[in-house]
Amino acid sequence: MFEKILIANRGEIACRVIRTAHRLGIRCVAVYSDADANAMHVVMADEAYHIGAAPARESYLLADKIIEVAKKSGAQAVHPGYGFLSENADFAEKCAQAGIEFIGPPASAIRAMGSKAGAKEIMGPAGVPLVKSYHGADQAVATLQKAADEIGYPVLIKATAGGGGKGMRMVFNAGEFAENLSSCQREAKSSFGDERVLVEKYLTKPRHVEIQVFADKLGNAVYLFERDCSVQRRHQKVIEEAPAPQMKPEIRKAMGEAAVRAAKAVGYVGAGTCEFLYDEDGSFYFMEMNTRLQVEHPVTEMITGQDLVEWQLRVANGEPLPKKQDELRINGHAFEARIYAEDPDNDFLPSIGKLVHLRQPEPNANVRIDTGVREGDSVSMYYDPMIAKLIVWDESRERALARLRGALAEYEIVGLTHNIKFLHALGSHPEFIAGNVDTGFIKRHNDVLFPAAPELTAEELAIAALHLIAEQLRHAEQVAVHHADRHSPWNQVSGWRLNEDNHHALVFLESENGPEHKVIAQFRNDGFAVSVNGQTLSASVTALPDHLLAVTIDGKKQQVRVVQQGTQQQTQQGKQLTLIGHGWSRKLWLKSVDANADAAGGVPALTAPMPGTIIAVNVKKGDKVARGQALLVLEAMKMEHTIRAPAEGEIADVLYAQGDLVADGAELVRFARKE
Ligand code: MV4
Repeated sequence: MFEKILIANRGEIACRVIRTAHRLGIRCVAVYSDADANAMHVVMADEAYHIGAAPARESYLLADKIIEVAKKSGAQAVHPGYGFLSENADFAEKCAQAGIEFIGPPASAIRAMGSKAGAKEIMGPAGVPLVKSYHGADQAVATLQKAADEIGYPVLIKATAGGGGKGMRMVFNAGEFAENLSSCQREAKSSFGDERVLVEKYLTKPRHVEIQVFADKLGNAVYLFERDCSVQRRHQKVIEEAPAPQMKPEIRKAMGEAAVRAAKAVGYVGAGTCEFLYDEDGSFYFMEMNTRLQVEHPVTEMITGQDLVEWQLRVANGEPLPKKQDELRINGHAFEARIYAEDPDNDFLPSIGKLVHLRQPEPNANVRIDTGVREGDSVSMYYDPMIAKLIVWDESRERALARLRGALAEYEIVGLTHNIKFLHALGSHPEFIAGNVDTGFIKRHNDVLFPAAPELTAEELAIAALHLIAEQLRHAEQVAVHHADRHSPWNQVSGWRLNEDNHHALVFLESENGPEHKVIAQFRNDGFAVSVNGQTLSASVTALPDHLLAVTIDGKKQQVRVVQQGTQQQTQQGKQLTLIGHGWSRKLWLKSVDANADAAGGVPALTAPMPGTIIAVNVKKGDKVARGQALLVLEAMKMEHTIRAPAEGEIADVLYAQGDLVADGAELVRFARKE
């Protein structure tokens, strides 16, 4: 076996390859860009080399530089992971020329599968089923139109050089063919520099079912069953599973054997995947072959009990396949959900930023997490914004899906927008639960999968308010404990705490500029009375370590984590809070905190809610003020408190100036309500 390999990749797949290599006693060399100097894959590797700037073109795609590092470090083989150089035939060739084993298929097999038309030319004669199509060299409009008419509508025009759904046009009748053809050719030319197209029968409701194949250098090839990856959005896989729901054993066998014929037809070596379209009537058609280890390979590992990276290493080392076909079995069911830093409500726009808070389910025999990031790491604009792959296994599809929902409910991510809620909605959809998946699933169930965000509930607002009050109490207590003179007015923490006339009014926003919600919390002997949205809730709160709060609201007890973005030095205003309960989370913004607000509607005393410093005085005696107008700002416990006019009225007196220290409870402004 190799003693040392280089992993020409980053993120979760680099970490995943290193894990198996280490288990087999192989040392690992990592490469990294400027953006990844402290990345998890660098830390996990035995040695790591900087290869360039953050953009992939200037680092992870630099074939020569990576081969130079492999030679310098004494790596005997290179694992390319997926993406980057993994399906680059020139890179595979350069590795061979440098005497370094490329852990993947020969360059010739990568090239053969690079062209859709070329692949069909090989697969047809090899007995691999193809959808009715025209993929000839004659690209005359009349020839293509005639082919489409013969195939029968609807047809799909595809760019020969295309992939991943780019350069495709659906045509529903002969009259629409010519215009769609020219538009497809234009796109093919500009996207791939090759205007050739092929024409296929269009399947209207297919499933994406792919077969994992493996071949060794001795001429053996096997299939490790199928994965269903039908649930996609804009040709990006979202949830994958193995085996495919409702797959009949005889179709599985026929598809698997066709995939093995496909692999043998191109002299394949290593891990590969044959993609099929699987029609409602049970027929299936070869689409393309991916000549790499795929992102979703873990679901195959979970149901077969095999480590596909170990297989790759053994095959690259010249060993025979670890198992024969009749030694491979499907055991149970597995799902993979791709956890992404992206915004499902905003066209899945990537969300870059720091993972301020990251808690993941505890891995066990049923739950596996493949990730390349930790709390505190950043998701940058340079690479795929995947945070983790959550993989679950159980004996039945139903149980595995329940595990998936349960594990998703345990995820806690703060700092960037993520797709956990969307994944949970997918995994909870009755049609998904029933296994009725196809490539149109997400579009068809759009309304349920992308619900409008509900208004903040009274309970959520109360929790946010309790968090802020608990935080203030904690600071106040710390100050008191550390102060020598226990009788100083600075330390009278309990005075404002126990005085029922004292209350806090907080204004929260649903989004940065969204609707406002006012919450008034009044101190009671046994907790708080919280008025919100016209209701009054009775609440109590205990702050626990690790951002947790034990809250009881109207008798319902629960633990909620509240993660606050921004440092304590920041003023309260504009603070972003993320509440995380079990299986739910909610983000909201704090707009303002008014101590001693007027809950009862009378004229309150405008007093200092706690000892502090006057940092701004905005009014003078005799000023007419509007309700809500900021009169004075007090800084206390490292937070700012704005004292506002409780009603329209006049300033009768201002009792302190900017810079003055004030004691807890000191009257600050005398106010006269307008009659
Ligand atoms: C098709 C098809 C229906 N009929 N070909 C999209 C990407 C490329 N790999 C193949 N694709 C399709 N080819 C025929 N003849 C429907 C799709 C397709 C699709 C395939 C797999 C997964 C998701 C998809 C979403 C839309 C369309």
